[in-house]
Amino acid sequence: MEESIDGSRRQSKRKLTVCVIGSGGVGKSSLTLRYINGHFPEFYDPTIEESYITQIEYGFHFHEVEVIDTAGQEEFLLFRDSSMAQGDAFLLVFAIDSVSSWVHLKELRSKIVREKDDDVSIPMVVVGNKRDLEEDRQIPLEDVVEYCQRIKCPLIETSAKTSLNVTESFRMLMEQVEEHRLNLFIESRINEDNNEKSRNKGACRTQ
Ligand SMILES: Nc1nc2c(ncn2[C@@H]2O[C@H](COP(=O)(O)OP(=O)(O)O)[C@@H](O)[C@H]2O)c(=O)[nH]1
Ligand SMILES: [Mg+2]
Repeated sequence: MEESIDGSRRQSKRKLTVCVIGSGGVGKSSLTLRYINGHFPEFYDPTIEESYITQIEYGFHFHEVEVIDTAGQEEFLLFRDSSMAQGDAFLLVFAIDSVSSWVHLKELRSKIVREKDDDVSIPMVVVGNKRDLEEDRQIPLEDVVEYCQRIKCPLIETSAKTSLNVTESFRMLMEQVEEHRLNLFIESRINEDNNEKSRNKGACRTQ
């Protein structure tokens, strides 16, 4: 995550890449397009991976966010060659009417954590899409809640079709991003302090 200064607004602007991932057909493109331009697309080619640049104001900062709407090519690529490798933060999407998409989401999450040096704190939000199809629900909400509590990841149910919670899902992800940054900052300060202490100790010994 780079940081640059937006002189005109005298506020720092942070760069961030968000990957929208999940099985084909869960609504990744629909959610992304609903968020980016406010429309629910009638048809979106499932094989197209597209990225969009948008600006999100969160926590006193403007974030220049690249949203990558993935299209499943990741499955066939080495992680480092896939767009997931570029992701600073992830929307993990499944559809509440699809068991296979739920199973796949858990596999994807494990893969990301593994590939990102076992970093379990990497910013993620689990998104249960197609909430408008409640009568076709296949994944009990309790199962999803239990999983999300276990991996300490926030959960939100959305509908790209009705627009339910779409903006909220991105806002929740930004919250995770900020928390992650803060934790890294605190960690680096603690390390600096410890280094300083051990340097001082060393200095004392030689005197
Ligand atoms: N009912 C309903 N259908 C949706 C929703 N989101 C996407 N769809 C439909 O699900 C299909 C796959 O959507 P798409 O965004 O292309 O999925 P992707 O392959 O994950 O990018 C399309 O027919 C969409 O219209 C939703 O929230 N509710
Ligand atoms: Mg798509």
